[in-house]
Amino acid sequence: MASGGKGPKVLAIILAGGEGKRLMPLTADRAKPAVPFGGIYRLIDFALSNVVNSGYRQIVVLTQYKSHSLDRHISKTWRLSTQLGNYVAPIPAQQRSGKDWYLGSADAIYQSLNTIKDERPDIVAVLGADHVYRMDFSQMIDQHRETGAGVTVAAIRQPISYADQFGVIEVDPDNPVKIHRFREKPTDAVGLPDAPHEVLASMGNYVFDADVLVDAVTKDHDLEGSKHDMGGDIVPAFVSQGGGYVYDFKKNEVDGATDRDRGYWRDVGTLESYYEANMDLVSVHPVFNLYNYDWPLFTSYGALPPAKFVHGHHNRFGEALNSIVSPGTVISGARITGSVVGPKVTVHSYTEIADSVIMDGVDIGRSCQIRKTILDKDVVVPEGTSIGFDLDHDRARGFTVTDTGLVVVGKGQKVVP
Ligand code: ADQ
Repeated sequence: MASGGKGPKVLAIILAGGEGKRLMPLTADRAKPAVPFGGIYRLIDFALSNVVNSGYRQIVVLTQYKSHSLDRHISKTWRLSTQLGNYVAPIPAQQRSGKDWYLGSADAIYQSLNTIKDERPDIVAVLGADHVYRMDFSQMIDQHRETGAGVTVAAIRQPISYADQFGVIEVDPDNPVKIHRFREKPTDAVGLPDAPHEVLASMGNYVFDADVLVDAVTKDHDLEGSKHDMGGDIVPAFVSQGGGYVYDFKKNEVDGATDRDRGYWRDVGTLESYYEANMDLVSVHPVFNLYNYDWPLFTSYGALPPAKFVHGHHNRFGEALNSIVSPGTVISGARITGSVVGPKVTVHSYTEIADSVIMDGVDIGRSCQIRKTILDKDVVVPEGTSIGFDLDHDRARGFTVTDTGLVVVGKGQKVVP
């Protein structure tokens, strides 16, 4: 693997322009890849950590929609040593050639073709930025080169009920790495022969030979009727010419992964799946293990002191169980269970928080009850407030309440008891 000498020269292009409508209100003023996750991370940290841990150090990040906090996070966190030719370069839409903003993800790549031409890589890995996962891309690139594919698409099995959210792959029965049919978000998907309730879904990660990708997006640019979308246009075009191959993610694994988090991949496209992925971190035996030092997840959260737990009054101790608590946070005489708590959070006495996601800088007053709730950055919860118990009251206060009763309070939203 790796960029140095022996292996192929790899350029990673991270698609980070997604709007993330289904994650509202968390995406009200930030791009989806900038949504905080797991206390100290942003979603994009997972794709970027995977690229770096796979040994690749030339990375461009294509941004467009509300990219301010994403750009700031990338420039703060992802400074690789440029003397060695390493970089993570955010490229905002308006700085690219031509007048048009991106139409679709393939157009985003077309607009930045000069980067590929300057860098002259052998291989380009085109990666989504809004999933939580651990993946060694060097294995996928090895397979790509062995098969001589036009494009290799990473895939994982998903419940058939989600088929309309994914690119769905049908493989050639005689050659299971070859894609026979690829349909973007079909509403009439058929289950797998050995698992009728599952489909093989594209993970939105693709590997190409560089010249093949340049050729494909250039042709697509001039194609009448194309939406210029990787999943909707580019991949199906390769498949119809017999050049589409699949990399089965679950059959491969990261060295050093534990049994539990081997092959971990979570789409966090909806509030529920985002919440569930956070909850995956805080169970006693986490489904996704952050403590795998062979595969570090890089991020940054500033120069913060350690988290602190102090008692309040009448022997009420500040405590957190089955939870993640980030630096700079002070829990004083409050009880937290099954929750993900971000940096610089303050929780005051007699408050109880259960099964919740609390983001940076949230301040929670005394005697509050909070359950199954996501509090976005800097939300202030006044003394004596309940959230997550009376869902009609939560809706009436302007909070988002999902079908499963998850409550979300957006950034800047005012909370009254
Ligand atoms: P979606 O996620 O629905 O499906 P899309 O909205 O194009 O597809 O987003 C893919 C990635 O590209 C995301 O990381 C997004 O942030 C980014 N993106 C989208 N438009 C962009 C643009 N114009 N500029 C820069 N970045 C952009 C895709 C595939 C499916 C696959 C799922 C897996 O199309 O086939 O199953 O991902 O989640």
